[in-house]
Amino acid sequence: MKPFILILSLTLVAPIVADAQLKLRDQNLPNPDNEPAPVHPVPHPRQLKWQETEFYAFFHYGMNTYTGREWGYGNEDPRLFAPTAQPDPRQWLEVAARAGMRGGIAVVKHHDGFCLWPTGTTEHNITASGNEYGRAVNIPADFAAAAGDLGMKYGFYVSPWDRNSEYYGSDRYVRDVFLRQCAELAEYGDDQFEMWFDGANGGNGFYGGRNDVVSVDRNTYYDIPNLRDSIHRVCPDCVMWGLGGESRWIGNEAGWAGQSNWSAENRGCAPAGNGMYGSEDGWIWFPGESDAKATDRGWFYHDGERVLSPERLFRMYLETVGRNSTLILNLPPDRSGRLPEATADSLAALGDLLKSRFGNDLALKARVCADSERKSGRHRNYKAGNVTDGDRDTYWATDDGVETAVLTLAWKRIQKVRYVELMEYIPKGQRVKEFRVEISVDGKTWERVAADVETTTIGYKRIIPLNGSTSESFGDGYDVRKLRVVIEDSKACPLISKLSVY
Ligand code: FUL
Repeated sequence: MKPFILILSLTLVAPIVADAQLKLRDQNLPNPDNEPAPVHPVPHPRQLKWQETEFYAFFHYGMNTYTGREWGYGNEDPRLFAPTAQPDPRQWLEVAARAGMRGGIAVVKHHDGFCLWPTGTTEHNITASGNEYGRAVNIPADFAAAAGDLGMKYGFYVSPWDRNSEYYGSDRYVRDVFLRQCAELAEYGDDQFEMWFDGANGGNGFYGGRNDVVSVDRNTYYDIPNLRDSIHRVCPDCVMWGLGGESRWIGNEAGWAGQSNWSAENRGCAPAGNGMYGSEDGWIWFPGESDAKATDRGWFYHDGERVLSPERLFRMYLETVGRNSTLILNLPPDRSGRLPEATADSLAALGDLLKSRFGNDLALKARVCADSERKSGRHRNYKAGNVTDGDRDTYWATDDGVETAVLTLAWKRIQKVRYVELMEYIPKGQRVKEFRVEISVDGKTWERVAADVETTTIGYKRIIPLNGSTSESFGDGYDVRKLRVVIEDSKACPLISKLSVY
């Protein structure tokens, strides 16, 4: 009996012991480069690439452009879609590029269900539209081609909610309409960077003549895990926004993110109220995207609308991209299928502001040093100078356990400065919890600036206006001979990949 018990217990215990040894070995893997351990959660490589897009455009164009509505009911006659000229997605993207944006998302189906491409999933599409211009439209094809020519990133907004489809609310809608539409769109380019899945859904609509109220559970109805896997097989870098769970709604449509903004969250889909700030203890990487309008009416074009001033748009940029969020700024094409002149002008002026204010990085002329530097590894060093070497893959770090540290820039001559920009090396997680910025004119005495700004999180990118104001940020500026960033608290040793001063 005894040997049997021994054999039995060995068989049971052996895998557990082996597993424990494996874990132990993992922890003690050789680390010749002395790399800091990651702080979880960390971004997926596709989320990293997505984050680098930073600032991109939204183009709401479709049936609503011709009916003057924001949410079509779904019973619109397709012939109402009748552009007064050939829609020109290339012009849309050119305006965006001029503003300093790196890409764009085109709405190709809104809640009214009218599709801006010749889809096999519904007759409610441009092939039934009111004129030759309309019938010649294929927004996904033209948009993707233009983005390719201009070297910009691109993606599509396809509304899960469909107030036209007779099948909406049933499994058949998901299987034969929605998922197929996404699959068709994926075929327009395997290098898409984002697909946008709005959370609005369930409610009254035409629904093929049922004129009904349909409610669905948006977290389960659309078969998102299946969709996500399928899209990623075709478009490996495509982040699924909102319902897809790879990038979160910032929680308002006014163009601002929280000053403290973590890229982590505790939920798998668009959170209800915490979008602006994320969660310091979040267990999934779920970075924020701010969707905002560059015009003063709706998402779609409306007669009499006005475009916001370049200064207002610049402020939005500071309060989103400058606060660890991306900014997707909506520019509505008008009934000719082009962006109005006024939009193009204001966006060009925004591009000029961004270039003139962030075009000359004074940190590049400074001497950089830190009070603490992580011991170098065989192929990698963690010196302070890495923050100004223009390489996102190098960073300044401290030794493990050192969570407060000072990074200093010093110039030979006095400089006039207004903004400090910081970037964490986020592939190893978001870490910094608190910091402050100080300046010195004589090189000896220090004065804290931007004291009323919550200098808490950094994340992918943080821009601090030194006068503390995002509305009057381009003030007189400060004279400085030295400037320092004092990291006061961090989840683990801080990793800073960029420090710029403007
Ligand atoms: C919202 C939609 O309902 C709006 O119509 C618009 O598309 C906006 C970007 O998202 O939730």
